[in-house]
Amino acid sequence: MTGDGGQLARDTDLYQVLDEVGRVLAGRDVALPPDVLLAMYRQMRRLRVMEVRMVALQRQGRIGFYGTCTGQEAPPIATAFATEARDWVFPALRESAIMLARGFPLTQYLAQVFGNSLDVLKGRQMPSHMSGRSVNQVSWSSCIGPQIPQAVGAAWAAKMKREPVVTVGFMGDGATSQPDFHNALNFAAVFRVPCVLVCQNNGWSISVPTARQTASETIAVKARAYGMPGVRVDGNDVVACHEVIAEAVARARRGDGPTFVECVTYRIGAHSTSDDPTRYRSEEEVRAWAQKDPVERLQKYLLSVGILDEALEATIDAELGDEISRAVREVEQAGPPARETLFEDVYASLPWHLQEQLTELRKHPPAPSHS
Ligand SMILES: Cc1ncc(C[n+]2csc(CCOP(=O)(O)OP(=O)(O)O)c2C)c(N)n1
Repeated sequence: MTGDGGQLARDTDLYQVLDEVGRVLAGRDVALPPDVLLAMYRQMRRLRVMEVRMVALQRQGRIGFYGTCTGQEAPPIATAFATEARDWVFPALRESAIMLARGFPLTQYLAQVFGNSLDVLKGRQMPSHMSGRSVNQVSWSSCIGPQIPQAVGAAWAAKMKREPVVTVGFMGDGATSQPDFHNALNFAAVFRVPCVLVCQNNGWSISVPTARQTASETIAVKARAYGMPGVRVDGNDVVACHEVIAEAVARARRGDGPTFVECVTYRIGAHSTSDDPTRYRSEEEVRAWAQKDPVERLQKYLLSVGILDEALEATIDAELGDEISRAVREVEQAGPPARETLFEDVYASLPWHLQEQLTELRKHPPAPSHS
């Protein structure tokens, strides 16, 4: 982190580079080159456009479930740009799209929401639990917290194998109340594993506010107790998030051990399409956070320095709209996974009783929807 003159208490203050209207704060510096900033902006917009479309599809009954990360786009996109292809990502609820920004094809990504024949997971996972071996992203389980020790364990393995690989493990503020949080941070620090642990503190764990989650001054400050650095960063400032996460990744890769990062942000949308947030939080609160929108903040900065203009903005919008429409059309046309896939991926060679069932299945023609 630059320009704090050593004055910033990294785990209790809030590290920012851009203010809420996209101006560079005094003593701060935007070190990223214009093409990278523009690429990050494009990925954030892409996520926003895609998720509006996904919620609409869910409301139309075309998909079953979706959990958005609206308002929280900065930490995942910053992570995608701060990591290398060989690094591994262990997301929680709102970071699935890191894999998209790391090059996973959009069509296959959306196929995981539909769970159809284009889905590399063969329709076996819940929507919004995307993963991709090709981009080193592990699926999270719906239980809150287990991916934190998994990220630490994978980092430990990399260290034992002397591979210069870093893992990034995510959690929400709610996950910090889980035993897995303690186990993971303790182990990570004791064994100095090459791991970055990122908490997206979005104020709520469904209907439970962060104040009911912890009495600590901040979440980042918890890292002190485990013996690792903690950094508290504005999670709606993608430039600051990138700087902090990239520094933590570099530190891990150097062999200097783990870092804990708290990204202070807000979930603008519902917890998921099964949630009604008006039952537990006020409109004023949502409106106040909407003023700090991470996508608009970067947009304002890019416009102010001439990296973006209205014409380019219109082109990006049109391209993203087209890309997502095309992908949704393609995915919706795909049929369900082949019935035979039910027998795959558990046994190296199929045991006799399953072989018998497979043979029996093949005697019966698939239902019309399976053709
Ligand atoms: C062990 C466990 N307890 C409870 C739940 C129910 N649950 C699903 S999501 C969620 C909230 C998670 O909050 P947080 O970790 O802050 O992430 P956020 O949803 O805010 O991104 C809860 C309690 C669960 N899935 N697993």
